[in-house]
Amino acid sequence: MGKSESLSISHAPPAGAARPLDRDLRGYLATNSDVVTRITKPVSIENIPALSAQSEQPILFENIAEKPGFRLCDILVKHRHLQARALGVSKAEYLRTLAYRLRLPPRGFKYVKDGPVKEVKQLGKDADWTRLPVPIHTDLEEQPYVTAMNLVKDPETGFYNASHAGTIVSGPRSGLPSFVTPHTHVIMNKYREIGQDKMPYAFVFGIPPAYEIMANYSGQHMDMWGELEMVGTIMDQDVEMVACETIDMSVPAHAEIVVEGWVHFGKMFDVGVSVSPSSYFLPKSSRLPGFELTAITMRGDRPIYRNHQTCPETDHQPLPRLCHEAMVYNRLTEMGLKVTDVRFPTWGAALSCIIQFEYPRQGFVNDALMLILGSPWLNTKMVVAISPDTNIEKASDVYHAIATRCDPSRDIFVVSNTRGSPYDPSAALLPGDAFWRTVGKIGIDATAKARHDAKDFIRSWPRNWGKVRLEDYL
Ligand SMILES: [Mn+2]
Repeated sequence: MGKSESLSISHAPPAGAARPLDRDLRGYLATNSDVVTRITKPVSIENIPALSAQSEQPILFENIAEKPGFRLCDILVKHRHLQARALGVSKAEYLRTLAYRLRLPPRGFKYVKDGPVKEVKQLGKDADWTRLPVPIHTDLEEQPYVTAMNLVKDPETGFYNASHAGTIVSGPRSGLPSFVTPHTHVIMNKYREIGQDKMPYAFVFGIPPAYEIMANYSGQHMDMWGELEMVGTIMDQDVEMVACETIDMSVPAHAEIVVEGWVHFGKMFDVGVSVSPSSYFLPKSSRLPGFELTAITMRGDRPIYRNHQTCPETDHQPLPRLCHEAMVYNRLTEMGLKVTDVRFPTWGAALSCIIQFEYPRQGFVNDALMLILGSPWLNTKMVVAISPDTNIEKASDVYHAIATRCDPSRDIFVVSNTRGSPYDPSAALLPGDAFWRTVGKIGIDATAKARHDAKDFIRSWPRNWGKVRLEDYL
């Protein structure tokens, strides 16, 4: 990270987008075509997971051998420069912008009568989601796995809660959604309390990546808004919503594909293999409700299916934690720190967070580490504090900082017996529970130490480092 890219402390609102964001995914991919890899050769759906996981930027498969008429895209937000494009701001302004916009009130929706997602309507028995290009993500799984944005409508407030719970496609009109998010459980219980044994549910495929960043928000909000009401806020534009065909809900009118139906919670199913963001087959089993599909609506011209390949280092690791980063940024700046970046790195197994800041005097680092180790989510088992001169995007640079700037006898602390992630194989399973675990946490101070001569921490680089490039001489 160069000096010019560091976020400055400012109490003025960040600058808005230079131009309005695209309101649909196909527009977004066209606008950002300079970073989109288009694959026009025929590709088997069997190879799409391994191929997309090799891409460092958005990838669009235009010719899927088994699924003519559909396209598939992935890897929209793996890196910071791509996340910045999702909000239409510079890489340097991205984190401060998301952090700021998350503090704004919800923009809500603009309801419209029709939209591109209604160009094709398949109702009842005419609908079959095994026709969509849904991949099987790993060797051990046996069924296709949907990773779309899920919407549920709170029957009490009317707010739309959004998440990205993965769903097994178990038949043409059936599925098994994995409800990992607590809010979906709360809302499901509200339907139960008003005497229903099912709740309306919608899967939304192919929307601009800002929707997905917001859909993965996790924090207090249910009495104020749903994630979907905030999409217009973080995109700085109106979100158009159109009524569903078979359920009492609305969905984004400019989506590529929408699947409607009901989640039945009267009957639960035991499910075996699943894949975690830590890239293990955990948890080993879970009990999931059944989904009954009632309609599919989609674009008429080669609808784009959005996949999130689950492993090894894909959108699946950073995407659900991008709002976490913005919230961590807000909490650290509240301490008076000059925060230059926060990262749940793709290579951190969704269990680790790096915080990068300048601090005015001794004592700040451990408070900052404790603040983030004690965050609401289960993704901060290991928190590493670094100084602005460490390259947060390079695992080797962060590792170098840990090796050289941390005296383990005083710059590391461990807390035992905290909430463990169900996706962490090192965490201990609770007795009689196949899902929840406990684990310890570690805070690592790898900053340049205020207790030493600052010159001790000046890194050595070759003469003209960063100014001459080998590729110019090839
Ligand atoms: Mn929520």
